[in-house]
Amino acid sequence: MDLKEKLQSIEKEAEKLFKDVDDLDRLEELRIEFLGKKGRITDVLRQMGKIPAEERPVIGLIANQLKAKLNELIQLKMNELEELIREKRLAEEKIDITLPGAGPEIGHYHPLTQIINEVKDVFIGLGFTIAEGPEIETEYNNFEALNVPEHHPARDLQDTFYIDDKYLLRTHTSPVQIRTLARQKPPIRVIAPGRVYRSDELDASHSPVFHQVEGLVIDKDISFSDLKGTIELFVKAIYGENRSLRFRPSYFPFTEPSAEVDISCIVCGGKGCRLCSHTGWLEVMGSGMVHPNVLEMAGLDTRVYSGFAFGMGWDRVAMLKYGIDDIRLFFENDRRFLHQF
Ligand code: 2NL
Repeated sequence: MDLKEKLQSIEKEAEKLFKDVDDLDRLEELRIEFLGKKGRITDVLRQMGKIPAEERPVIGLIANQLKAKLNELIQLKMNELEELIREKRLAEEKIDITLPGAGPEIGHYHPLTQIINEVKDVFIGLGFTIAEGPEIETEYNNFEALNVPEHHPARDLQDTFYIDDKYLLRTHTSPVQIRTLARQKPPIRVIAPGRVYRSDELDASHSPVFHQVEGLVIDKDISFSDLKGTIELFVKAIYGENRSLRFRPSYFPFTEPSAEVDISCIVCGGKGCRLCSHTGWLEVMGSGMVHPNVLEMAGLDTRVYSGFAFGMGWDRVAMLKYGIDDIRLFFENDRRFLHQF
């Protein structure tokens, strides 16, 4: 085979091999094989010494044309492969802009806060203001001023967290209203929401720290029908227009007469179930006409002024409204729980 034939056979073989290349590494391998310093074309050119001088330019020309051709082939193949790689990458990275976005996660109020905001709104609508006070209270504001006798069980060390013989952690938010009474002349219409403490064992329905909302109305000519009307409006706003309620005689040291308020069971509607212990009723708050001793201790003339008060467990309101059966969930701040509200 003379050099011309050798170059022709290299050309044929190269065309065939380059056609089948499907990755850049293989392409570079072939480039080195054919065009490299020790490649097959250079190999042919090295043999030029053996041929007659007049044939050398012809072979040189053919060899250079072949080099140019292969270079061009490589360039084309390279473009083709790079385009393929780009297309593949684009297909992989394709973004479906019609997919709904993930959206930033926006926080929300704790379920207890949501409930108290609803409760506040109802009373604000009735002309009440919101009062707050310290969680560390005097025994006077927490018990004495509320007509709770010295040896009443509520005052017991077993039920109340005492700080010393004068200060304690408030066991209800009534002392906030006692402070309001001391500062403000009637007419008074306040609600006092807040955290309260009792020395209870923690279980599904008791927590040593929980929440209460109390309300107090003092004015001339306040009667038990004002109490009933206000509570009925509140109960229907919070538990639903179709809920029935009843007032049941009861006893608190700070009210006389006193009444507990029941609503028709939110689970069975009154037929009787486990939640309402088969009575059809759920106790939701306590209430009554403010005891004359409480008014007198606040310096009010009981011939002129009267009033009513009420109190409820605000955690319990949230539990009933959301169907939560364990008070501890409110204080554990497990996000799996909180996310549901
Ligand atoms: C209940 C019962 C009640 C009051 C709280 C009150 C406050 C003042 C004067 C008179 Cl300043 N009374 N508060 C009255 C009746 C009932 O709460 O079961 N709470 C969870």
